[in-house]
Amino acid sequence: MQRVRELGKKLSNWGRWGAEDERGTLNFVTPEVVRRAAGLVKRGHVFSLGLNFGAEGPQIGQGGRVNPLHLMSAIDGALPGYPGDFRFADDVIIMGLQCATQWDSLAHVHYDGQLYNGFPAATTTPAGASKNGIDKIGAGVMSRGVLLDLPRAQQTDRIKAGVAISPADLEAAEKVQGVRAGRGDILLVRTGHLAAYKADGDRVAYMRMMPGLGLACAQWLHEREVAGIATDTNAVEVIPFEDSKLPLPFHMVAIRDMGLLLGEMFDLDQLAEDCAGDRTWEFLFSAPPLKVTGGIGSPLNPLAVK
Ligand code: UVW
Repeated sequence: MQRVRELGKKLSNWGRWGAEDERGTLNFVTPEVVRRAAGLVKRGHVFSLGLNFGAEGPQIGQGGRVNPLHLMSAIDGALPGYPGDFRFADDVIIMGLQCATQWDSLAHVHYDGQLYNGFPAATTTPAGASKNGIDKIGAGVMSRGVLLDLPRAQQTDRIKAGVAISPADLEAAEKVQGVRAGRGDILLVRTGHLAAYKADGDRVAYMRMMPGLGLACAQWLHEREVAGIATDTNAVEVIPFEDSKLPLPFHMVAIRDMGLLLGEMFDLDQLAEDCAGDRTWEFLFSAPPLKVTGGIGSPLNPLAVK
């Protein structure tokens, strides 16, 4: 715990963008960053990086998280007050906001009674998060996206579950691909873990153990001043945790101390194929959250445009 506290203090962004800031590292995304990112659109090809939200999702009931329950509230319904052949359908979805492709809000984790920027953890109540909720980044997430395809860089199929990704791994992939993540970027890290799940359908294997960032990557991301990081796994960070007595250390430092946006279960496979084809690992990236009032996270369909 002391290690997390010390690292958190060293990498803290509290107060950097003012005492009332609830957007964290998204402040690195300036209008100039967005303008330059828009200039990366050359071919007009759009890639969806989101999983479907449906009963076929990856959840196994762990921590109360279940796959979406999609119900039809009207099928072939009559339009009220209008007789005739025009009909309609409507539906309802009941789902955890963390059940598939998602952003974690800055209210997602905390320690020592404080959230990002020093807000009391007690600001999250049964009514939701009154501080650092996902609605606070409602203006959207749009920036330059940079993809690092670690298995391709390491000439392997996948990074094995339980392997902690190091800053050296990230830099080696940058070197192979000829790209560098920097200020205001959304960094997407492909591990191949989702591709393995799509091939074998083993939800338990996908959800219980995964490759992911080691705690040492927090400092690297801080130095690079990236606005967000997302991976194709359920936790961004490595599971089992590097220290079995210290769960979610990367989440704690990244979200609570740095105010870093974390994205989970991004489907990066098709985009990675395309990037390998045209050797272009940067693109316009957009993934606006749903403005769920006081939401702890948001389901997403992130887009990359090349
Ligand atoms: C937790 O499990 C708390 O976090 P995440 O879903 O972000 O990995």
